[in-house]
Amino acid sequence: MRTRPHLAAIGTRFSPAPEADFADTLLAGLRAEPKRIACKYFYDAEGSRLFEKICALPEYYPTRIELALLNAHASEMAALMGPNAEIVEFGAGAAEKIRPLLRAANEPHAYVPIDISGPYLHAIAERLRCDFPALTIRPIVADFTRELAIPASAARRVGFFPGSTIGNFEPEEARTFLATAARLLRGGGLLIGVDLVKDPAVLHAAYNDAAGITAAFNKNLLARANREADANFDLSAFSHYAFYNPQAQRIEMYLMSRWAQRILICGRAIGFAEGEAIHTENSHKYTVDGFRALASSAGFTPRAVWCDADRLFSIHWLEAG
Ligand code: AVI
Repeated sequence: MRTRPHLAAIGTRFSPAPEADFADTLLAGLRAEPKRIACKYFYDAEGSRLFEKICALPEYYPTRIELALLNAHASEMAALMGPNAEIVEFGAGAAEKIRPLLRAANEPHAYVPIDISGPYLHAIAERLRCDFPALTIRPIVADFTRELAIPASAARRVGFFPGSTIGNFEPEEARTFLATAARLLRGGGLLIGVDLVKDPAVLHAAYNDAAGITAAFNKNLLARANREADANFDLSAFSHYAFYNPQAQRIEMYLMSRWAQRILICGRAIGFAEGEAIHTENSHKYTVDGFRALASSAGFTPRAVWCDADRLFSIHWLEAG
C-alpha cells in the first residue's frame, strides 16, 4: 500500500513479519504501558500452522461459514466482478477461498495474490497453476498493510479480502486501508469478508476453544520470542485470556502473567506484576450497516451483502466508483 495505515500496537495479521525488527519491536512493546505485542507476529511457521488448526475448529465458525457463502454465491459474485477482471487477493494465505470464485469467474484477466511470505506464495501459485492451467497468476511478495505497489493493468481490477482480517485493524486503520484499496480498485470493486456482532457466548467460545488451540496460538508469541529474540519466557507462567468487549465491539486477547516475574530479552530485563497482561490482538466485529457505513466513508459504494441464516458472518461487494 503506498499510503499505509500505520499499524501501531495491535496490527494486522499476515504471514511472518520481517524477522529483523522482531526483537526490537518486542522490547519496545513490553516496555510500554500497557504491554503489547502486535498480532502480525503470530504468523511464523508454527503460528500459521496453529491458525490453520483454529480455522478447522468446531467453535471457530468464520472460516466454515465464509467458505459456504463463497461456494453458494460464487456465480453472483463472479457476475459482479465482471468478465476479464484482474483479481487481486490481499494476504493470500492458503488461497483456498479464491477457488470457488476462480471456477465461476468469466475468463479472468489474471489472479494476483499478494502475501509477505515469498516461498509460501510461490508454492500456492504453483498449486493453482495445476488446477487452473488457463489462468495467468502473478504473485506479488509484499506486506500489503505497508505498501500496495501493483503494476498498472488495463483490466478492470477487483479485490478479494476474505477471513475478516479487516477486523484485526483498528477502525481508523481499516478506513485508511479501505480508502487506499478504493483508489487502487477504481472502476472495479472489493469482495470482503467481515465477521458480525453476535451473541457474546458464540464469540467467547470461538476464541476460547475447548482444545486449547487458540491459547497455544496466543502463547506461541512467547515461544517465538524464545526462539528468535533470545528471550526466556516460561509459557506455563502466562495464561491465555480472551473476552468480548461489547462497547468496543471486539474480542480482546491477552497473555496474563500468573505471578510476579522478571524475564530477559536479549539480556534486557522486563518485569511483570502478578496479573499483568500483554495485549496481543483485537478482533473487531461489525454490524452489516456499520461496515457499509465504514466502507462508504472510505470512498466505496456498498452494493450486495451475503450472510448466513444465523447472521454470524457477512461478505460484502463494495463498488469502487
Ligand atoms: C486472522 N484473524 C481474522 C483471526 C480473528 O479471528 O481475528 C485471528 C484469530 N485470533 C484468534 N483466533 C483467530
